[in-house]
Amino acid sequence: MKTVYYIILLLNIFAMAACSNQGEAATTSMPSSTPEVEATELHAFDADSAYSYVKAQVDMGPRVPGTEAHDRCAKYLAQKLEEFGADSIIMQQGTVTAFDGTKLPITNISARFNSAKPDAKSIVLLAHYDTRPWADEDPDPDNRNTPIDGANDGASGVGVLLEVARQIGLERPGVNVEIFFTDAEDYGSSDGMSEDSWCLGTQYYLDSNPYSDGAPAYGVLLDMVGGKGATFYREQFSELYAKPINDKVWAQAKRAGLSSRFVDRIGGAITDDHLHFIKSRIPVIDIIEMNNVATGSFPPYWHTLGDNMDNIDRGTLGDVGSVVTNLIYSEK
Ligand code: AHN
Ligand code: ZN
Repeated sequence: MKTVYYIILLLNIFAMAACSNQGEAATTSMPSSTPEVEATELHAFDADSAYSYVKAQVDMGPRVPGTEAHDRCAKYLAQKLEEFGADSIIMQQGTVTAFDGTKLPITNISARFNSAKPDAKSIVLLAHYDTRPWADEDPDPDNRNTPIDGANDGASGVGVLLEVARQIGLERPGVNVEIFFTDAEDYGSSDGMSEDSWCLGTQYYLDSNPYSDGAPAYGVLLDMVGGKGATFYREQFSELYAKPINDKVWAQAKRAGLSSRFVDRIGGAITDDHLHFIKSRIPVIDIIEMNNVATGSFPPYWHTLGDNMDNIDRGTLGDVGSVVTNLIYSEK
């Protein structure tokens, strides 16, 4: 925890220095940068449904790459995407080498939902479905080799996106949507020096040239989006490299009356799946809880055995889901 926090501070300084004219943004809202949003009706998003998809994953046990529960979860996710009417589903299998030398069998899951509109642009929505093999931040040292439930860190983003997929199945938006469930995000080293040891599934995917038929216009990553009392700030790499997408998302939140959940200020900076898309020149933002009031960073139960269903809130899932759903349906 201390090392990660240290890196975050360093990145904060880097990001703030790199955009010194945005120093104000940390303390004021930004009405001038907020795009106009049409006063149309909000699209439905069922928080109870999202919650049930989070619980279904957690009920399978920790989804650590190479375990039976992980593979069962991958099959469950593909089956749900098929049920919701995906036009294509790719289960990309491969092997990656973790920082400790372990060879991990991985399965990335990519589902495409084509728009009814010809020549529509594409948007990628992603979340990791693997869970961390160790509760290495647990207050009890005896727990630090035990795998976590990953209710928030893993299942929450996937649960929200499954409900988004169900909505898309009921009514196609004006854009093509790729739902990407990435693997082996959370097998990283916490030494604070090995940023590339995280997000192994996404790195493998992007190395495989998945967008030879055209890259998505932009994307949204969901990571830890189910915590009780969670608030979401503009993550710094997202703001630096994909600001127009942050602007759209926070404008949708404002339109939906969710400005206390989506605080229109700059938050922390984090190496996460979105940064690998950014390096591949696809602007992707990260909606992530990392300005928790108790820690100033991730929620207190992050990478502990406390990351279980007790800390998951339907209201948080519903607010994030509503913003992402309305973003998609606002695209013409
Ligand atoms: C770092 O800790 C540098 N990146 C991983 C971000 C993360 C871990 N998100 C969820 N778990
Ligand atoms: Zn994690």
